[in-house]
Amino acid sequence: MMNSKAIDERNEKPFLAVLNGGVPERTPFWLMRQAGRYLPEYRELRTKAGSFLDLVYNPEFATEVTMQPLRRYGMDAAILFSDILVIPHALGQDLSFVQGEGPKLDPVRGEKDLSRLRYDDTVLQPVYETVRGIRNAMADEGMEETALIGFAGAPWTVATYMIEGGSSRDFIHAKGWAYSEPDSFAKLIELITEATIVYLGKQIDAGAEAVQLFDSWAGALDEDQYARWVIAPTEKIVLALHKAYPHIPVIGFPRGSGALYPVYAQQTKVHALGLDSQVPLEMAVALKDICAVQGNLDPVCLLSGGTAMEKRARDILETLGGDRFIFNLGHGVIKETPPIHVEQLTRIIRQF
Ligand code: 1CP
Repeated sequence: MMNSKAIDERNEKPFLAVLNGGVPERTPFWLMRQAGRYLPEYRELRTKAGSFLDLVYNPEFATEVTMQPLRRYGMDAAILFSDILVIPHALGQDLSFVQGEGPKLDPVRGEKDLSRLRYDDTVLQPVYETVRGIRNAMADEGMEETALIGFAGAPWTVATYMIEGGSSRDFIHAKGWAYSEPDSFAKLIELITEATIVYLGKQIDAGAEAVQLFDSWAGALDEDQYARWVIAPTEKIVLALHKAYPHIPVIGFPRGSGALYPVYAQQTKVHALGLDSQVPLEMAVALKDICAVQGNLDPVCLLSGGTAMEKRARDILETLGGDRFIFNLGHGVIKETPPIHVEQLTRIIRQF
């Protein structure tokens, strides 16, 4: 049972109101990667922390980094500062972030490597402490209308990093394994799925008010593989969370899904769909018949700023604003983005 204070909060926070089917008093917005390298105060703390993982696992620093964009721009939601790759880390895989090169993991390449993996939730205690720290900081700083989003990578996207050993362009090893030995690949997906259910549940217990599943590489799979490795595990996570936490909305972001967005929304039963920048606004309008939508300004358009950005942001707001809509980018803020462009965008959204 939810207490009445929690119910009031759901209605008072515009971001949660949209996810719960209400009509908010303003169009809520937040930006993927709103905390990060485009902000000088982030770069300063990042240097102080040492490595990226030292920043992620330091609750005091991670809380501070989460708060930075909110203080500047007053987004309607904060997103926990962490990374999708903490799940492989908690499964026992070696993980490091090499400056300028991105993540490096000791690759898992087949059934024989699966026995090395075992989920150890204690690794993630600092993340839960960060969630509590953010809720406290938001209360202390009078952000009563701001909601906190927890997140995880979706199993397919997390699996690509675990198998490729880092970022990839063509996913030869991950897709090759899925095509050639689907039964053992399913075991890896299952392992990630179960860990993710525990991980997101604990974020919710610690104070996350909604969660987002980032499936950044969903667009790499054909229709059959998509059904098996994107839709099915996501549906399982949504169902498990919905059972344990019926009042917590789940946002799915299956980037690059194209024509498969509607079937993803229908089958996974996510409460909202994150849309990449290529999704036509008319298609986004149609998707609102299934669930709320979130998106989809091109991050490069934000980087460029000026009248082109103003025009596109207004087009998005005019076509999608009103109900069942959360303004966001189609992918994360690019590190070269001038902070003043984010300020310009904030003004456009608030004036709408
Ligand atoms: O040195 C640094 O500061 C590292 C840059 C960085 C940052 C700021 C990484 C490394 N991760 C993050 C934080 C992060 N990652 C957040 C924080 C919350 C926020 O949005 O403000 C989130 C939600 C993520 C999620 C994430 N990590 C995704 C999914 C979203 C997306 O961008 O597609 C992915 C794919 C990752 C993996 C990752 N983490 C970092 C890098 C360089 C990468 C590889 C990206 C790639 O393969 O292209």
